[in-house]
Amino acid sequence: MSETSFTLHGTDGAARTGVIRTPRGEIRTPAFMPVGTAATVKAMLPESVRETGADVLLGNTYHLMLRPGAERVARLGGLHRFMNWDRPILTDSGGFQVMSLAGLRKLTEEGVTFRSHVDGSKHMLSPERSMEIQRLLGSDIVMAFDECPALPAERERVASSMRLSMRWAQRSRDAFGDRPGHMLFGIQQGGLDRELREESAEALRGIGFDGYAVGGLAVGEGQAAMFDCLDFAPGMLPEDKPRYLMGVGKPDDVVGAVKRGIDMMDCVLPTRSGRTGQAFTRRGVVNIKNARHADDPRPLDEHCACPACTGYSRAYLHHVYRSHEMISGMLLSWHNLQYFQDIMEGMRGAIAAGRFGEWEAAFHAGRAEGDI
Ligand code: PRF
Ligand code: ZN
Repeated sequence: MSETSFTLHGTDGAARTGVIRTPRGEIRTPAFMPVGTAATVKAMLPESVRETGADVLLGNTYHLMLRPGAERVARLGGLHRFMNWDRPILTDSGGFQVMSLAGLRKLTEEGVTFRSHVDGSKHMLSPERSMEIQRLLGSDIVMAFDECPALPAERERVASSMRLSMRWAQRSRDAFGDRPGHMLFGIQQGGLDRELREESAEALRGIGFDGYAVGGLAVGEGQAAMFDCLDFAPGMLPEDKPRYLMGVGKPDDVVGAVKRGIDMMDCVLPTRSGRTGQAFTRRGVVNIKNARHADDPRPLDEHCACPACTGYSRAYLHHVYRSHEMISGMLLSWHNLQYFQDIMEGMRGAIAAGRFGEWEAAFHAGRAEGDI
């Protein structure tokens, strides 16, 4: 018997709900994964992240290989033990972060050499090394090693980059080997081009993965173009395997992606925004630094059960933000993660009940476009 599985419990249009089973626990889908880049979901204790309803965290090969180092994490018992999170962890494979964060880099068929953004030291990543690092970390869901251009980009650039990523996907599969209890996900590339997306999907289906990511989106194309691509891209991937949209997004991106057949997502937005004084609420975005909150005794979101909303006023949250107190980032991060998990829970229930359309209409109704 396989130690991991994906079971669909319901669909409504293209939207799906189900569960991924791993030896470290179940992941209810659609799932939102808080980002724990440097072995911490910033400003949150792991047990607090769990309290918001998260089933799985995302970790990063790129950051952890540079600091504290994958071999060191392995010696200390693996990433779960190291960061005190015993549930599933998905790790990104590093190529995307090298391209967006590293200094001076050189891309070849073999892989990529680059300089660390931390201390300028020289490093190498390849499909084989990325698989080794993700194994050393003890990742439950391992991502294939890929590469992706920022959009807009010339079709030839997108095509050759996608084909390189597909050769790397095969090498990732070979290097990953047979690891019961762990899953390997392939990553579809091809920009906004339907033919390239199909070519990529066909290559990945031929190799065979435990799940499939839609990569290369949310890289500058805008929501309308991303949704146009999501109208066809997820449908090219095997129906009986989870589909993961990487690095997305704002609340309305998340809802639009699930509507189009996405099962998993991750984004720094709830935590990063929390630290910069932005809160996502049922009525829209609240900028807590704004002076009009200074005397406001109301909670951030009266329908939210998080500690920020049950224990504190907007006036208090405004004060601690303005005073640069650490509790500001802690409370707003918690609230934002809670809000994202509440959205996911709402969608899972609505899809199971065949009422996704009604849920989506209610989600959009009463939301302001700008700040509230
Ligand atoms: N590939 C990988 N990680 C990613 C992306 C990708 O295309 C994206 C694109 N939104 C975010 N993170 N490996
Ligand atoms: Zn709240």
